[in-house]
Amino acid sequence: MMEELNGRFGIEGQVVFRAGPSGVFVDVENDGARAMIALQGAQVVDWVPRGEAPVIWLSRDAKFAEGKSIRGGAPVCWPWFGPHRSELSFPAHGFARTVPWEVIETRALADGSTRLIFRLKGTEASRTQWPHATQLENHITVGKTLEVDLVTRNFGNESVTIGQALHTYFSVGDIRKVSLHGLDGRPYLDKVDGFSRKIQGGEVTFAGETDRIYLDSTGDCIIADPVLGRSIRIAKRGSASTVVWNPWDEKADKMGDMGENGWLEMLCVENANAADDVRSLAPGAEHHLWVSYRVE
Ligand code: TA6
Repeated sequence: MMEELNGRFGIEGQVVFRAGPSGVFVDVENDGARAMIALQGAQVVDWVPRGEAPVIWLSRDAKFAEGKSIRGGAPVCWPWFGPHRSELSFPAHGFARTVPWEVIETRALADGSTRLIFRLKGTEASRTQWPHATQLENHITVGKTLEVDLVTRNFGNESVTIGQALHTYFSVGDIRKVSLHGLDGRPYLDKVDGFSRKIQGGEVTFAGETDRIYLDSTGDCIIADPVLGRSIRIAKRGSASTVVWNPWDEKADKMGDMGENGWLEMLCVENANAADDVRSLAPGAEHHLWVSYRVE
């Protein structure tokens, strides 16, 4: 399988497919950055711009197993965000991150970055949970900037409603010293306080479990990290909701795969179509949830 994948999609010195603990992994390297992508879930699990410390956080205790979500990286939540609205037996955050995907294309771009396109294949179970003629692709561009473009197409003859998020875990030096800019004045649903609706005043700082869905949020966010001495700019299109999450110590301990004090070194800023920002796709329509990450 690796031989066939490398024969068809490998790029000398830039893209290599290899067997990993939960299936196929792709190692990407170019002048701008290196990255690692798990084919299961088309999930970026590592991204290191040239000359920078790793930007994407991966738990030291991440479990790599077929059909299981990986704690860290940039998980694709689709075709719903959070618990399914009616079927509690369905997987939280949808099935996209735990089912097989296939490689559609790899390309070395003129600017030195590398583009990889993956398409969700799914399973019998996922097709039962989601009996709609939709297609999901993940277009990942690795360079000094990381771009991820989740493309949903509706090939059916009825409208479908999509909830989704790029549930990205960012590496930070110490969450207690981080501030998140770009959400000032935005309303948010505070999951830690019964989903009560509040308004953000100034930048977001962290002193305990934080789990919020910011609404009407379309601008860039910036993670300011004084410990690592850097800022991470998060830009997006096709999303008006932003999820901000850190489990803090107690919840992290209960989760079992966050690693010793892992919660101190991560922050999820998730560009989403969640809550009242879910998207309805008419027959033949296409929706892009696009993000870019860059260290400043
Ligand atoms: O995006 C925040 C959140 O919905 C949290 O409530 C927490 O459940 C987190 O996602 C992790 O979910 P997971 O299913 O990956 O354990």
